[in-house]
Amino acid sequence: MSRTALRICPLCEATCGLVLTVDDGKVTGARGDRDDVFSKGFVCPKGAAFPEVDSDPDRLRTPLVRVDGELREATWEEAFDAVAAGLRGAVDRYGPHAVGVVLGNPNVHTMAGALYPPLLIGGLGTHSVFTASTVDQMPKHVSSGLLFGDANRIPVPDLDRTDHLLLIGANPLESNGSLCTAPDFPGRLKALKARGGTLTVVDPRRTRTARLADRHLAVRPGTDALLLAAIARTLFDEDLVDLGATAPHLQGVAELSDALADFTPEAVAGACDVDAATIRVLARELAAAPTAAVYARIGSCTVPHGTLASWLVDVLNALTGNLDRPGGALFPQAATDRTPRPAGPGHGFALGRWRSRVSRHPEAKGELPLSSLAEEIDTPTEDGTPVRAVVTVGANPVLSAPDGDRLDQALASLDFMVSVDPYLNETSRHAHVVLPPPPPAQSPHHDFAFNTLAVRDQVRYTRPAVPLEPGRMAETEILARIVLAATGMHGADPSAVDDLVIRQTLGKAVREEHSPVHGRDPKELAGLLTGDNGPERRLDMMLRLGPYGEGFGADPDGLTLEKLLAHPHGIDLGPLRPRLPQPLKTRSGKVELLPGPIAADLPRLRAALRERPDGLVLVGRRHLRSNNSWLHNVPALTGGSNRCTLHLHPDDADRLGVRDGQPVRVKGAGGEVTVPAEVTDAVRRGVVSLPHGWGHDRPGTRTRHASANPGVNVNQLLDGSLLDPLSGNAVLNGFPVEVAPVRAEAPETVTALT
Ligand SMILES: Nc1nc2c(c(=O)[nH]1)N[C@H]1C(S)=C(S)[C@@H](COP(=O)(O)OP(=O)(O)OC[C@H]3O[C@@H](n4cnc5c(=O)[nH]c(N)nc54)[C@H](O)[C@@H]3O)O[C@H]1N2
Ligand SMILES: Nc1nc2c(c(=O)[nH]1)N[C@H]1C(S)=C(S)[C@@H](COP(=O)(O)OP(=O)(O)OC[C@H]3O[C@@H](n4cnc5c(=O)[nH]c(N)nc54)[C@H](O)[C@@H]3O)O[C@H]1N2
Ligand code: SF4
Ligand SMILES: [Mo]
Repeated sequence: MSRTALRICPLCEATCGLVLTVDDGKVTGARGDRDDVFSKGFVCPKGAAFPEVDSDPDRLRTPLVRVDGELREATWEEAFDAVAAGLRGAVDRYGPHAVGVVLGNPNVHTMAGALYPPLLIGGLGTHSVFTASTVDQMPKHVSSGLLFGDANRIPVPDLDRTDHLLLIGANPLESNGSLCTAPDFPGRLKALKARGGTLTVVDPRRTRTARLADRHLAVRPGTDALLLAAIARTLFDEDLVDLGATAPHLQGVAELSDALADFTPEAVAGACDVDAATIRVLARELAAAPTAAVYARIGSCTVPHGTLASWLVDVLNALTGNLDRPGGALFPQAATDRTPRPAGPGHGFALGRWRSRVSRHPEAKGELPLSSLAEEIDTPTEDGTPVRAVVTVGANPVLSAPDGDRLDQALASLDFMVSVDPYLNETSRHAHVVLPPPPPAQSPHHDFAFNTLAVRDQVRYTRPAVPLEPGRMAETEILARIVLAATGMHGADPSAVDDLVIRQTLGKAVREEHSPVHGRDPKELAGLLTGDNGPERRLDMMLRLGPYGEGFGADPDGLTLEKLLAHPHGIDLGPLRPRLPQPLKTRSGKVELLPGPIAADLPRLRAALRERPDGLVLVGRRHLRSNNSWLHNVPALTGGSNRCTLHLHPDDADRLGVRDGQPVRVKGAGGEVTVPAEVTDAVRRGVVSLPHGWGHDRPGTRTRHASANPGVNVNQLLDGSLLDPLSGNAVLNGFPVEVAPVRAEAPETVTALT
């Protein structure tokens, strides 16, 4: 029997609504949901391949437990017994920091990943927390923390209303957007142009996004902070600063002007390889546009000055009056955000409350750099214990983080490792226990993270499209059971974890004067919650307490889970609205434009004014039909132009004697790889490009299609020592490499001669 079911797509940040076709319990088709309040029918090739992603025969069906060195199929009970013994054993012997928690990107694409990891980390009391954020957007969290007092308040460009978009180090035509959730990002860029707006793209590659732009600047990698500082400097020098309505909420404008004195367009032009006149034009265009937004992503974050570049993006939005104004960059208000508190001073944002054991990296947002995971395992020190046990959830750092070979060996040396992952891959192959979550069609979905980053306020929830197959366990239950196993409560009912959160959250809410439930009885409130299970009850609670909530009776028209379920295509909550000063949590209660840690990092940027790398540097790239390290196993999404090749400019190819298609050896500080060259003028001179997430040639994995066409691991070229010091974010773009053609082997030459 054929039927349809709705499912929000989890395959990228755009969160499109899909209509799945289900035949006899199996998903056989996927198309865009035209009635979805946000995505309105848009779907990309990845979303269309949802059935193949969902039914990949290499997905694990049962838990695996290591016995006599070998992973064997086991029952859930055996698996969790082993997890409890492994994690408690490590905590009891070495203390909580000896247990590392490693969270990968898919956690922001599952409900389980939003609801349980904080409890695991809190319950363990470990400082050894490593996530994909420190190979991605940690600089943006740090700059938001410092500017606004809240690391999770990230201004989002108002794509649908802006007149001018300055887009830096992002390629939404391939990535579908990031820290800016916008189904059909490409269509929204075309609409911007159609309504007479302008698009400027800053990227060392002429990407598909750059080809859409009115102006493309092929900047030298790693120098965006200099470029942005010079744009800000020009606004001050040419009297173009206009703070607009946010003026009363800003602090430190004069100090900012002084701090940026040295970064004139002439001073940065050489380092950025962008001429001074063009930089002035960029500043004037930004100031002259009726509304404008500066937006920057991966290329601006995964570089040595990532935090400064992220900070300068919002500084430019503020100086041009575009922060918190329609058409500029605004703070979304998600339905599951906390109850808004009255505006006023907050606790501020602290960095470096503790440090990593080996290299003494400061924590940021409670995390240590993913780049330092290997050394935290393999390097003893006099004070403190190395990490001896690891929990990975949806993480493949052997491919995603610098120096996979070292991490590979470090993971192999652990006393205990458990991986929650649907695949046996480069990382999970080291686990003592692998716990496979069900495929996405069998999981519920709500975007806790991406709704706080969306270009329109809206809320959607989809229940599992098909029931759990026999023998499967929901990922929410898997993670709840890990929390229990790690905290000495192994064997308790997993709903106890949700009940505890509900008790604590409601207990706190009734004490808050600004809460709609102030003074009420938390037990009575808990009794009102609806939902089929713990996670649904928690969603109901968050919706009711949230900014649009019914407040447990305070506003009968407000949101509840029940109301959301009655709107299967979602509820539109309107365009982004100005919100300042309410979201600010700085100690001053203002936007602090020149925070101390930023000011202290500026001398390092000043030193970069003189840098002119003479050799080649490498940058990454993404492909529309790929996703980090884990979609290379789906035949429908591989092949064609989705290949692991080294892009290099024809002039560089000539100089090095490299021909198109020929294998080249690429060498970096952490190692070398051999990969086919693809000669193209889409990269600027002096820059080569290699995608990440490849290198599926390690033994002991079970991803057959990916292993047949493995590609190489670009992150092997890095040794993990290059970081943005404020955020601990890895430098993954603009690092030096050497490239040489692979010459015919000597014996062949000999043969040819004789
Ligand atoms: N050189 C270079 N390196 C990079 C980047 C770059 O641009 N250049 N980008 C970085 C960025 S931005 C990121 S976010 C990271 C991403 O890197 P990771 O954090 O490693 O994330 P993924 O590779 O997306 O997936 C990790 C694992 O999640 C598993 N998985 C898939 N679905 C689920 C699920 O529903 N539940 C669970 N539990 N697991 C699931 C997959 O099988 C895979 O093993 O890579 C980073 N690495
Ligand atoms: N198809 C697909 N979609 C994805 C993913 C995927 O792997 N595949 N991954 C998802 C994830 S985890 C994330 S975080 C997002 C990322 O989303 P985006 O940030 O849009 O990702 P990229 O396509 O890597 O774009 C980064 C661009 O920065 C450029 N760049 C490199 N160095 C510099 C520099 O120093 N300065 C400037 N100005 N530009 C530079 C690169 O050439 C590249 O075009 O994409 C998400 N969506
Ligand atoms: S754009 Fe992203 S969310 Fe939308 S269908 Fe494609 S992969 Fe899914
Ligand atoms: Mo990412």
